[in-house]
Amino acid sequence: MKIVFASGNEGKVKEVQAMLVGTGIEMVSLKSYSGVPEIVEDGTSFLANALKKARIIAEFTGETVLADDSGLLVNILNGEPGIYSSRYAGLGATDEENNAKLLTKLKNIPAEKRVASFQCVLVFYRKDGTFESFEGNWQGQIIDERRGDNGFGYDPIFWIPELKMTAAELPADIKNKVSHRGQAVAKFKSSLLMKR
Ligand code: ITT
Repeated sequence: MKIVFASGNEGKVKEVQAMLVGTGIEMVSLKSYSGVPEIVEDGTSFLANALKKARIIAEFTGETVLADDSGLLVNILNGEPGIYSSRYAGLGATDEENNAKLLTKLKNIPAEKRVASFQCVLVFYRKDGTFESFEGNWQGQIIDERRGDNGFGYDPIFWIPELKMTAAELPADIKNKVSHRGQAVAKFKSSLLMKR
């Protein structure tokens, strides 16, 4: 089965590509297309934004599509940056600028109050316009220093207490097993298997 992955985020593309190895799914990245429409993520939830990305890319490519909307929610900041995670420090902000803004906001907040979670909503959108969604949630806390070079986004400051590492210190295959995205993709894969 051919599926277009509706994301311009190379970090996500790499992870999802690795997670789909061995499934028989041919994942095509948006890079293979020119003139991809710009998508304004103006939904008020991860699901609304994932669905919007999936629908626009399905209409543009005429293919079955998978879309991911995800982000980091910090409890003491009432869920910020949430759906605004990729543009927390402004439109076009780099990962480092977003991390720096978050660490400034959390200055003087003690470790035990820096509880956070990554969330992912994955939408599988068929050519006939029907869709299914799958969710994943990964708990951790935000630390003050950047640790590790793997992953992307907020990974260097997202500490997983049980593993005693940040998400950026985890080898990619381990992150893909336990992360919010890993959980959502695993649910998607099981639902496909059940229908085969
Ligand atoms: P697309 O919409 O093109 O997929 P995007 O990066 O704009 O790319 P989102 O709107 O879903 O995607 O924003 C997701 C942001 O949440 C991402 O840019 C990171 O800042 C953060 N994020 C999501 N998953 C993450 C992960 O596994 N590790 C670190 N940060 C993550």
